Amino acid sequence: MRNIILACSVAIGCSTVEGDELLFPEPQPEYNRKDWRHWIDEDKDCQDTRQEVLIAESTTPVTFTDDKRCRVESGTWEDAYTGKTFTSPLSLDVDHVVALRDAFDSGGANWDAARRKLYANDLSAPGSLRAVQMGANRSKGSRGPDEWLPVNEEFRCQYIGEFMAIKRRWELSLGAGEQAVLDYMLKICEDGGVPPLPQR
Ligand SMILES: [Ca+2]
Repeated sequence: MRNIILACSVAIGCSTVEGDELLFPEPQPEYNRKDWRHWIDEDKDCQDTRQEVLIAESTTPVTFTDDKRCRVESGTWEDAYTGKTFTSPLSLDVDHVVALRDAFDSGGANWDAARRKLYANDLSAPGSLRAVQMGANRSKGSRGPDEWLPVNEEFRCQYIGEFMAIKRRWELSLGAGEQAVLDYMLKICEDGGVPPLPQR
């Protein structure tokens, strides 16, 4: 389909600037968090994806709110983003390391509902989902490492590597500017340094 530029005015309506075929642009899909269904209980053991991550990442055996063992009540979580230790899941978010909106913007806009659900509940690779301090997750929002890095310096290089691995695994793109910043950061990591916090 040719790209046709529409020229519109109140007086004469719309006409094509080039050619005689009047086409309207394809509507672009908009991001809606509800399109990325989570948390699901894929294996139907009553523990949804959030609970599965909490159980997997606790460094001590978790306790549950009741005998059904569906919801975690306590455990020990070393939050990689802040370096702090937490014992209550009420302090924690389970973060999509490559945010749902980022995934949408970098290829996921073309995914169907099943693939979005799979992505939003991805337990197949460590590092896709991570239990972190709620405040750290919310300060991050949908930003990538070119705009946000964890305050915990010891985790920064691993974080960048894991972020890029998720992008590769799901065939999500990096913007040209983003790629350049991440390459620069990874060079610092290879040289044994710590990438500084992005100034944005
Ligand atoms: Ca489950």
